[in-house]
Amino acid sequence: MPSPSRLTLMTAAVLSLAACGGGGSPTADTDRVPAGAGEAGGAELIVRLGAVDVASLAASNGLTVLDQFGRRPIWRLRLPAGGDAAAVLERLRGVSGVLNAELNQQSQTPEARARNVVWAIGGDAGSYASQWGPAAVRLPQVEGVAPGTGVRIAILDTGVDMTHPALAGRLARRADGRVLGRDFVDGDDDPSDAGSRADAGHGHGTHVAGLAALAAPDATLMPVRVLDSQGAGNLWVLAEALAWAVDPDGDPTTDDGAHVINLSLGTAQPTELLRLITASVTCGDDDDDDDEDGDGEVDDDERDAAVRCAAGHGAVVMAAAGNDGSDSVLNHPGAEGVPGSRAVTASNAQRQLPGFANRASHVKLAAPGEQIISTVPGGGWGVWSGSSMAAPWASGVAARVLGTLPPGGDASRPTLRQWRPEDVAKRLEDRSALLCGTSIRQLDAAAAVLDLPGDDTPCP
Ligand SMILES: [Ca+2]
Ligand SMILES: [Ca+2]
Ligand SMILES: [Ca+2]
Ligand SMILES: [Ca+2]
Repeated sequence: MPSPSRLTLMTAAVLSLAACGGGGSPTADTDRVPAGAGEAGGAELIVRLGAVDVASLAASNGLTVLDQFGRRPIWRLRLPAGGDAAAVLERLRGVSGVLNAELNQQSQTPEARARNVVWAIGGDAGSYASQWGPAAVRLPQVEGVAPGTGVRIAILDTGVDMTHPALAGRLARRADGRVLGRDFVDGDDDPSDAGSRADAGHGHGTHVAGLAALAAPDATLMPVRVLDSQGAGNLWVLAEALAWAVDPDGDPTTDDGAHVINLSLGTAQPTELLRLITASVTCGDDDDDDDEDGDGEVDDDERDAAVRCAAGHGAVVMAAAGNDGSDSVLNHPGAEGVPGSRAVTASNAQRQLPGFANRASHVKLAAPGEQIISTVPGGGWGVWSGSSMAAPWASGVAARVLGTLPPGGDASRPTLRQWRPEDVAKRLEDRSALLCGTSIRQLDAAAAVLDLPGDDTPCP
């Protein structure tokens, strides 16, 4: 068995994860097999292939082909029940033409961790608006300035309660009026947050969505469900959802995707698939050969990504840094260093890092993440802590920066798509304020939106 891997919600509660799926007989319909925990058969693997045929590779290794990643040479395969994933991965990595082989990391129900603050029902619309977070990131100073008009923020999470009074009017819509969202767990167009109660799995996405909505009052939200009501998900669906979010209609020339993607989740182990797709959605492949994965071939999806990126349809990715209280734990893809993405850790009302906040060297940016009030399913309010609550402030402020003209921008053209994702991310990092007792900097909406130095008031 490989070492346990994790796909986690970046809240106070952290998922414990199983590397292998359960037993049972495989389903016959290989085109529509959903990726995820609880699936029949053994562990799932993800391979990226060069000059080798997936069918013969699968046959010679006793694997079932489940799915292809769009039109990329990336495949999801399943071991037989009881198969030894580590041994098969090692063997596959030795096969000529197998460019990468990794586990489709699986997740399970989160368990609260003792060190962290747990979640509580409470609050109301007034305390949501007046809580400490907005003042801490200087949102009142830019009230009415660049409120995020026309910006779409995708929330990849447990879904969103789309009937919540604070969110119902804030959803991105398709031309026919339907919500622009997607449920990658159930494979449908209804990404409702299935929870009616609030715990580590239920209501997480609704809480996160409420914070992005608060930080960018004119931006609209794209709810994308990648974790089930138990908070379980896997890399494959997350990668599929990322790719969908920047081009929902599958036409790279139309501008229908997210400008900002919020990832209040992550994995403890690096994965090639997440790194590749994060670089693709942020349009990070700028060496002009359109070959995103560097295998020397330009596949159809890479060609589409080049068209999309040439049109400026990339997204900034704001990802939670994690809650291990660690200066060494990495959470991916936030830790990958993809230029158009950032890892965001939690700060507290004392302008410090709370004990649970991760602070590895790649983490440069913090935002309010302790005792944060936001929306929960059923029209209510709840208080939660974690870097999951920090990331959406950064997503919201990124949306607001996108409403301003970039340096050297052309005032005669629409502003939104003149920004490159990496320049938005850099703006948030450069125009920020020092936290106390650390070199990590706090998100600063006024500095970022107005392009001014951060509020470096001395620490008490
Ligand atoms: Ca659904
Ligand atoms: Ca499109
Ligand atoms: Ca390239
Ligand atoms: Ca390629």
